[in-house]
Amino acid sequence: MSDAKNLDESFVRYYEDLAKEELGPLWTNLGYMVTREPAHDVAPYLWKWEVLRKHLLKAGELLPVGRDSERRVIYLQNPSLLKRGLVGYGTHTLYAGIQLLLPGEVAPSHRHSQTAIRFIIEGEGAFTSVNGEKTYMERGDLVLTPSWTWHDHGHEGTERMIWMDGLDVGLVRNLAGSFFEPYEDDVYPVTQPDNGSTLRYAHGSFRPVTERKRVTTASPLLSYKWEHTKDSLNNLTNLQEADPFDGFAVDYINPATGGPADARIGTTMQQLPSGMRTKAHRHVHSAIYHVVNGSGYTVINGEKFEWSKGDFFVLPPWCWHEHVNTGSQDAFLFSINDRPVLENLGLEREQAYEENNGHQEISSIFKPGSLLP
Ligand code: 1HN
Repeated sequence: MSDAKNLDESFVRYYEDLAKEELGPLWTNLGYMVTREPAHDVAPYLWKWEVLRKHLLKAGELLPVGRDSERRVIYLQNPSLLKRGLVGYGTHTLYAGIQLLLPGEVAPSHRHSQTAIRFIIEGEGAFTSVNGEKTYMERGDLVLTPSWTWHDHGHEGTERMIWMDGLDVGLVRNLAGSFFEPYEDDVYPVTQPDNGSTLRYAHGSFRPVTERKRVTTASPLLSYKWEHTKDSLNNLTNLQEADPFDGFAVDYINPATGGPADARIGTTMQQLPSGMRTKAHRHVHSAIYHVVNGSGYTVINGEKFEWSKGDFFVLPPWCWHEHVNTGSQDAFLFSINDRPVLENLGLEREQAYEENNGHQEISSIFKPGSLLP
């Protein structure tokens, strides 16, 4: 036997001995633990609105909302993460679902350590009550439910309401930080004026002096009205050049800090004028997009994801992506992301796609369901 063989055999035996003691040699596995670039199991995916809506309306016929069901929600399950047993994951950090509330219904009060955002898709007349303050919801509004606040939803209107929920489910689970508590009654007592936070803070310029000593880091503004978002974006299109990667885009902010509206879930609205084609870039943060209006496609690592109004799609971490508006109207894309967390931890990076004038070659076209076995 050669010396090399002897060496191999003694190493093999040594590795087995280590494994028996639940130990490992870093020199063989360093590359697994510390990758040159972000490693993850998140694949891009897209859900069509007709499909989502059809199934949500069916749940409206089948399932009453109350303490047994808590919420009538269909969530987006990324198939690449379900393979890892990760239920309810859109990305490794973010969850998104669509919720249906019918006139007269009450989704009972509870609180959890996950932070939540709602983006209103259809209807009016329903409210979210957060720690005793009702905020009425209308299409295009962003409504916050900060971590560990009591919240219930009620519906005083006449038409069904559908909204998107976004939560940091994967993030909180990985950090083992999940707590949940139902409230003792269905509804938390109302103690504040309706829409109080929007009325006080919607312009973001003033704060009542009585709130100078406010200690919470959560945004004092709970609802960002579509009217304001749209005006702000429309002004941008008249005032400045588009961002090469995002078009005309705004982050929703906490007016008390200037930071993200929610400390853990970033929220962005972008407007892509008809015909706009952005340049490709990639960043560490992942995102889940919802198409508010318009039609077009996003190329993610060479795969074309065609979208139209209502669709949702997942942008995994560190993937080249660029957006194209192929429709005749301006497109509006709302998205949630984990950028605030990455930035706080010093982990965010961004890189522009340099080749081919910033545009990827399209090598395939995504079809929903094509990742299923
Ligand atoms: C939740 O509490 C709501 O309050 C919606 O409407 C979706 C998804 C996971 C965990 C809690 C809500 C949720 C959720």
